[in-house]
Amino acid sequence: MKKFLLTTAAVALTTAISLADAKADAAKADVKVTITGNDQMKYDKGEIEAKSGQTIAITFKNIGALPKEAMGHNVVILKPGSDITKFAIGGVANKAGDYLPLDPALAALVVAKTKILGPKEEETIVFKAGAAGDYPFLCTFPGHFGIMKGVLKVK
Ligand SMILES: [Cu+2]
Repeated sequence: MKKFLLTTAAVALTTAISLADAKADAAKADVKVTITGNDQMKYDKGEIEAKSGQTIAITFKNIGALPKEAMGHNVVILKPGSDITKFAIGGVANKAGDYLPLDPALAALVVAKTKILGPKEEETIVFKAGAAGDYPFLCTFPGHFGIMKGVLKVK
């Protein structure tokens, strides 16, 4: 029992540190963007802009009320030229893995991602903008990518 408690404390501490790091990184980011997703299966932004080499902090908020199992959302940013239809369909069966494709060729397309978020949940991700190009982003919850998609334009 003692060992279990120690392990739990260590995990909690590690989590607290990584959350603090993420917050510090987000505060220092060159580009800060908030995107929302709602029960109408819509993002409030279809385009994000950044310059190559800049750090980008994206805070994604699910502002809907429907349960996560019915209307969960995420934001997954892919490499330029990625086929989002192929990517989304490749992940449809992977409920336990946030509907991300397990196929290594498709998994390798991911630049940055949030978890699938339920109502009122939010997550901030921080990453560096790569080479200039159009980086497609989408929600991988089954059936959402047709509407929930956009482009990160890196100049
Ligand atoms: Cu969605």
